[in-house]
Amino acid sequence: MTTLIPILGDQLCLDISSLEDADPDDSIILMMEVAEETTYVRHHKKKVAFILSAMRHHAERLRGRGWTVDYVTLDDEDNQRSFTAEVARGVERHRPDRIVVTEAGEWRVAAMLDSWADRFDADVEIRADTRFLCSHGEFDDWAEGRKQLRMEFFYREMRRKTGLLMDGGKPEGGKWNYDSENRKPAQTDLLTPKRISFRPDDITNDVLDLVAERFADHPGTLDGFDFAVTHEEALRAQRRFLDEALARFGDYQDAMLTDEPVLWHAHLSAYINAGLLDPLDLCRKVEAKYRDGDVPLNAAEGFIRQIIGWREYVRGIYWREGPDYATRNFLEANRDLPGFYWTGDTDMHCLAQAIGQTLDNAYAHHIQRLMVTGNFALLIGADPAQVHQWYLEVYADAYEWVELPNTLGMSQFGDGGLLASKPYASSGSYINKMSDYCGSCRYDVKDRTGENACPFNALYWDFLARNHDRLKDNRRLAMPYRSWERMAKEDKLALRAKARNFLDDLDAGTGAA
Ligand code: FAD
Ligand code: DLZ
Ligand code: SF4
Repeated sequence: MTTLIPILGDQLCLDISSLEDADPDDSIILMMEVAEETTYVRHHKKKVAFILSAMRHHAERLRGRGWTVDYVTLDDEDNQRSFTAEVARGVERHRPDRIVVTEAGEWRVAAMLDSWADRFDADVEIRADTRFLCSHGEFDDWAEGRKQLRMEFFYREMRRKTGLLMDGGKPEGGKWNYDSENRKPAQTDLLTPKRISFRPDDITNDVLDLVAERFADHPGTLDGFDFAVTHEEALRAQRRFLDEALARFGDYQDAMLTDEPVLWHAHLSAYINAGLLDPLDLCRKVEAKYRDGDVPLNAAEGFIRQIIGWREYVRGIYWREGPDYATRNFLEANRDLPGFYWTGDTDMHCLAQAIGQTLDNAYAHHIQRLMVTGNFALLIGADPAQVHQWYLEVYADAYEWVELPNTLGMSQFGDGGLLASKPYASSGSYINKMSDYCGSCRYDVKDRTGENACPFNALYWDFLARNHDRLKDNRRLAMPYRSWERMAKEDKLALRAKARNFLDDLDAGTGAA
């Protein structure tokens, strides 16, 4: 009895569910580099290089453990370019009785896997992805019958389920959430933790050549590629985070500093999502750091919440809402995303920093994604489908299950408040409070309507005014709407005219933006 086990590019761990009860003597693992996956969007060059190199290293690791791995490279002359066509070739080569595969991470690929049972003369078993704490069924049970879905309540369930930071039946320290102690702006004179770099080996260098040749028209640069591409390297990156950055993760979670792309963030999402790191194991290590007295509770709790709270919650929403979630557009926004999202060429310093770092590193931290690039796209009324595609392309950690709810739901309010309780819209003052960007910007963050006024200011009020009918009943927007109503008529008109001019310039591709 032969079993064929396809392992996809984001399933790179030894304990993936498809291998659970498999026997190396009668199993063949199939790994496929295929054009459909590398080009369904124009992924950042570093993202493609990371995934292909990590796949090739994982194949070596599996072989080292006694598995037979049939690995199809992108430049294989016979490569049929898609998962299904390559599995068909694999079936021809190995004549398996069974195909066992772990479920895919997005609707597009899930539909492919679902078609295999009819297509192939073999039993097909699709297994749940046990790297996640919360199964689809459990999430649906939790969500069923609730008027509103809120991450905070879901997160408490996950704390109880895992026992992480629990003190008997109660949360450690008496509170579930210590965010009120977080969100401090960072100072430029603070010593930020050093990033960790990994030198490309021969396997990675081959991949870098392949990507440079085939994906020259994809965004971003390959220069300075220093990603971890093996499980061992990812563990070293994890150790660096635990020892050097975690202690201040909570305090500076929302801070932004010029030319500091990582700050106290983990910089681990690409590794977690591809399977190189185990999210629950990471959380247990974070808890141990707290219990050993090495890091404060606000840091440990804040970090664990991102993983067992937000990460699991957005996945639950993605699968619960179905494939048409990607088409929602509650605010009926339809402006094209400005061209500078692909170049970073803008006078707005905050955007130039966030986009420039994204194109350089295939990474930006959460608050840059949410309050700079996301906020700007929201304020200008960018088409959420285009915004979604941009985020899916440019980040090394982007797979639809996690990127789409964060972008369309959290950042663009495209689902009308299903995921987030209010739109993350803000004027320049938020960016000024949390960063040092405004000090070296050609715009004046304190000015709203003058020639050099920060564009975020007029855009913010214009956003509220434009969407009044859709958003007026949102209780979390009651304050800003009250301020808008109290504003003098001429101020309102001036703000809206300023925004109109800016948007006209943006559409025409002229102006200082
Ligand atoms: P840290 O800030 O150090 O956080 C630690 C870990 O928590 C992350 O590695 C990640 O695994 C998890 N995490 C934190 N916030 C979230 C969140 N909101 N959703 C899911 N997991 C979270 N994350 C992705 O993994 N892939 C994406 O494609 C992605 N797209 C995003 C798009 C937008 C518009 C926004 C606002 C957020 C997006 N995020 C995405 C969430 C978050 O920004 C990244 O997980 C984080 O920036 C990764 O960097 P880090 O490892 O340094 O994370
Ligand atoms: C993102 C990606 C890329 C760029 N290339 C491949 C590939 O060639 N082969 C592969 O197995 N996976 C790749 N991936 C990741 C897949 O797109 C991912 O596994 C699916 O989105 C399913 O979640
Ligand atoms: Fe961004 Fe406005 Fe600050 Fe310039 S002044 S960095 S545009 S928020």
